[in-house]
Amino acid sequence: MTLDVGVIGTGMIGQDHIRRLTSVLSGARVAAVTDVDLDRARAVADGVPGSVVHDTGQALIDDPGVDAVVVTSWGPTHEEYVLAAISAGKQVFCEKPLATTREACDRIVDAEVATGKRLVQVGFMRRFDPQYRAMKAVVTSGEIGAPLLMHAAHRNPSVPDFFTSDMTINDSTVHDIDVARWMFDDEIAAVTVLKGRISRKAKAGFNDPLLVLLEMRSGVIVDVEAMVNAGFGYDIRGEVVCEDGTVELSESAGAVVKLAGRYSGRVPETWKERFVGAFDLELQAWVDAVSAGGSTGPSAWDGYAATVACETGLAALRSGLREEVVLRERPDLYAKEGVA
Ligand code: NAD
Ligand code: ISE
Repeated sequence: MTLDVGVIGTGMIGQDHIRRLTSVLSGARVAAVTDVDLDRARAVADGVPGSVVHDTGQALIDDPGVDAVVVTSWGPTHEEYVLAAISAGKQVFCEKPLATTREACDRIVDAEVATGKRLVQVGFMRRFDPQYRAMKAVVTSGEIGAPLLMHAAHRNPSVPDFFTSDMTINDSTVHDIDVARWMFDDEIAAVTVLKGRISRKAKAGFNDPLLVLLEMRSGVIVDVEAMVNAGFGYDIRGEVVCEDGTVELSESAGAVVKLAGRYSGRVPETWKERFVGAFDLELQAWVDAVSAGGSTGPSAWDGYAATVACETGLAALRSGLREEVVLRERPDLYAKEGVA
C-alpha cells in the first residue's frame, strides 16, 4: 500500500521533504501540496507527477485522496493545521515547533488526547541521527556510569536578517532542548541563559552567542552554546560526561584527509547536509508507522514540553535569572512512553 501524503508549506524544508517522500523513501507518494504562496506550490507540484494543488491547507486536509499530512509551513501556522488534521482523524507529521506558544500546544495535546490515540509526530529529527542514537545507547547502557553533565554546541554559519536572539532559543536551541529530554528520559526543571561577549558578526541588538543552561529534574546539567554567526560552517557538538567515562558525537565528516603534515575533514554547510540521514530515517519511520495503522517518534507531548522550555528560556534571557519550567500533568496517552 502507498501512503498518499499532503504537504502544507512548500518552502525550504517542505521541498526537501517532498523530494525525499518522492525519490528517497519507500511506501509513500506526495498526492497534494499547498502553500499560502500558490505560485510556489504550483511550481513544486509541477515536479511531482500525479500531485494536485489545493488553495488552502484545510482543503488539502479534507481531500479524501490525502491519507496523512505533513506540515512544513511557518511555525505560527502549525497549530491551525495540526488541529485540523486531528479533527479529520488524519495522522500528521509537523515540523518543529509543534506550535509557538504553550497555550497552542495545550490545545493540540487536548485535541489529540480527546481522540484517544496518537496522531501527531513532531520533526525532532536528531532522535533519528545515527550518531545521537549511538551516544544515547552508551548512556542508557550504564557502561560509563550515571550521567552528570552534557556539553552541547549548536553553531549555524549564518542566519537571515529576520532572525533574532529569541529565535536562537526557540528556532535553534529547541533541538538541543529536545535532545536533552530524550537523552536522559527526563524533563527540564529550570533554564538559565547567559549573554556573554557579542560576536562582531552579530547584527546590532543581537546577543550572539548565548549559553543556555538546562537543569534536568535528575540534577544533570546540560550547557548549550548557541551561536548563529559561526561563519565556518554548521557545527553540532555533544558530549555526555558520566561518572566513569564520557561519550561524544564524532566529527560528522565521513572521512579525514591527511596531507602534507596536516589532517582535515569537511564541516557541513547547513542543517540539510548534517542531518540528511536523520531526516530520511524520521520520515521513513513515520510513513511505516502510519501505513501500519500506528504512530511513532516524538509526540505532541514532546512538542509541548519543548515549547514550554523555550518560553522559559526566553523569560530567562530577559530576566537574567534561573527560571523554573512548569509543565502540566502528562496525560496518560503519553505516560507509557517516557520522554523517548
Ligand atoms: P520557509 O520560509 O522556507 O517555508 C515556509 C513555507 O510556508 C513558505 O513557502 C510559506 O509561503 C509557507 N506558508 C506560510 N504561511 C502559510 C500558511 N498559513 N499556509 C500554508 N503555507 C504557508 O521555511 P522553512 O525553513 O522551510 O521552515 C518551515 C518549518 O520547518 C518551520 O517551522 C521551521 O522551524 C521548520 N524547520 C525545521 C528544520 C529542522 O531541522 N527540523 C529545518 C528548517 C526548518
Ligand atoms: C532551523 O530551523 C533548524 O531547525 C535547524 O535544524 C537548526 O540548526 C537551525 O538553527 C534552525 O534555524
